Amino acid sequence: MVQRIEQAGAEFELGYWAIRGLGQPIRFLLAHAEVAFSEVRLGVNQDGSIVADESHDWTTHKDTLSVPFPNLPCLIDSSGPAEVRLTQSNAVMRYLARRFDYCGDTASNQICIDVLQDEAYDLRNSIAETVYTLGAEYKAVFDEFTSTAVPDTLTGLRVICPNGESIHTNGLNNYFLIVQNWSFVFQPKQTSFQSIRAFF
Ligand SMILES: N[C@@H](CCC(=O)N[C@@H](CS)C(=O)NCC(=O)O)C(=O)O
Repeated sequence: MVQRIEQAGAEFELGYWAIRGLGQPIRFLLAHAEVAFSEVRLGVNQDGSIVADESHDWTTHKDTLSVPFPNLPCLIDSSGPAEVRLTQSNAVMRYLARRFDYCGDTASNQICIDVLQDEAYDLRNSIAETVYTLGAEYKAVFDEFTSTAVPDTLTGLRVICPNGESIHTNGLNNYFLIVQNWSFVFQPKQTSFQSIRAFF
């Protein structure tokens, strides 16, 4: 079973697990662009209860996707004359960014946003690796994260946005959408990586 969340008139459909993960920036972008979209959420039943075997959800759903590289998230856009189906979360974000004018209005802004998007993805992966490491190995992975990934990211951000300004396009940008997904990590009140693990 999967959970289907239908929106009236939706021409976009997002397939993903019933978690934030790599799907949330796509949800943010569609929501900000005020685009109706339906969702297929795997790993939960229609009533939201967790399925006993989520891998069965995926193996069954995977066969219906008709994409060269089946994966999650997967976006289906039925708004044009030819249906578009694509996977790879950053490819989905860029596709939607081009479509809804979030990809930067000058060549240098476009480069900047592309770089920041991939940096955000890498940092997100570092966070995920850290919070999903349990037991005795956790401290070493956490120390590595705080001594390399965090300062490297902050250094890069200071170079790219020296005065703390952001790069706006259509009132928002890809980077902001993605950063929204993990910015809470840097909030002073957020002290427990256990709670971050739950968030993902
Ligand atoms: N690079 C891919 C990674 C996708 C990925 O790892 N998706 C996970 C969920 S976050 C998944 O469960 N994929 C299905 C699979 O691994 O078979 C992307 O950015 O979309």
